[in-house]
Amino acid sequence: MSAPGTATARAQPNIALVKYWGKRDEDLILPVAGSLSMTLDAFPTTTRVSVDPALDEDSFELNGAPAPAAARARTVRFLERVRELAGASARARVVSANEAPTGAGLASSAAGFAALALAASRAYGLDLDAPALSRLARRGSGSACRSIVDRYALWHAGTDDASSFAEAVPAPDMRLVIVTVDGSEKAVSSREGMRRTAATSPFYPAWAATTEQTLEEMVTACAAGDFEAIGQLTESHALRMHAVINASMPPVRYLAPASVAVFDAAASLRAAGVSAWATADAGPNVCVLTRPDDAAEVAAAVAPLGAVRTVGPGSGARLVDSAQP
Ligand code: 2P0
Repeated sequence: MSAPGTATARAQPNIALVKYWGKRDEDLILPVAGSLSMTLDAFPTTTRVSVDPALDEDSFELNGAPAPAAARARTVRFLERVRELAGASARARVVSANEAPTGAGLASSAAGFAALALAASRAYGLDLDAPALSRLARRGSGSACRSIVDRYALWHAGTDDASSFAEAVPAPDMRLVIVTVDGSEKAVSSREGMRRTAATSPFYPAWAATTEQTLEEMVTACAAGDFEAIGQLTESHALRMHAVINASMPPVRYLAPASVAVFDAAASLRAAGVSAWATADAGPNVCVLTRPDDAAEVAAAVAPLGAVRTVGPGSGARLVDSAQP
């Protein structure tokens, strides 16, 4: 059992099949359109929050060392929101560890804020239901609202704080073969990249106008278990996101030649009758979506292109015994 004022939570990253790119409200983190993702069964972040009235300020330890200033500031802002909700003022000690390679495009901020939302809300005595927890996580990082949810999450864009949250949707069992072609930190953060796209890309209005339609088609395809449609929508939507990003000024390009090679490998696999569709986030690494039965063949085919890890759908944020690391 946790001591009073202490809670530990664990959450995993998610990979979007219909992507989130761009905000209609920067402060509330309301997206310009909804999105749909798979919560992964890998790369957990575990976070312990201990409320301590003796502290003068919040502390944040990440992977065994004091967190960098920017990460600490973002965490403190998030804790301020939790204190507001709880009517509390005591500061907290946050200790977090993650197994995701930071900056490699595995959206570790999603796992981080999902785990923090659950641990901090409990440590401050709040017992939020799943939609409320998803809304809280969203305030830390948009994509974090989806990592609250088990397996497949639909983030309703919403029009205000109350209506913008993620919930579970039915979808068939799938695998993502993650191909890490470059493990280094990305040059332009998602947050900055989104701002630049929204402010300067001439294709942004079309992206915003069409993503909700793609999302509806994806929800239908997932509910029907229509793998072909899920795959086509996934790859097409990822390429549309990179197209709208690539049209920004100053230019931003996240895909590298090695990333494009993985898209080509997915196309070759499809031509050979293997289920394989590529997607990529704000970085050079590519995920190949496939049926569970084809995952081993896909992984073998892309292995020469980068470090390969096959993942499936996993749990949303949950409490764990604080005695665990
Ligand atoms: C996604 N990404 O849907 C998209 C695809 C990256 C590319 O969600 O500013 O870190 O904290 O709300 O959540 C990354 O964006 O951005 C992201 P903020 P976040 O997964």
